[in-house]
Amino acid sequence: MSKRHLWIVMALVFGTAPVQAETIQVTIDKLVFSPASVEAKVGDTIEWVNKDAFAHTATVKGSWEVMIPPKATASLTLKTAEAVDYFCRFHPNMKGQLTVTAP
Ligand SMILES: [Cu+2]
Repeated sequence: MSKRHLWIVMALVFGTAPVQAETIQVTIDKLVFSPASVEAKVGDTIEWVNKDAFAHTATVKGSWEVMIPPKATASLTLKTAEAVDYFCRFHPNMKGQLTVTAP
């Protein structure tokens, strides 16, 4: 088998391997993200479940922001391997950490 054909076979094998994307829930209750610290992989989705009667955000300065309406959920699919600290724009004491690694 030529080297070129070997690469094609490998691409087929790895290309069809199932990707185990997960949804990770972070609950917001009484102005606290729980768990505060989450480890995830690229492709996973973070789902924030807001149990409070007012809106929150998950905000990364200079990057993304997710608005989480009262008594509702909001989600974000992670696309970048990075470790970030996030906070709520309305309640800056609310803090969380997200460590995203390559799949
Ligand atoms: Cu908030």
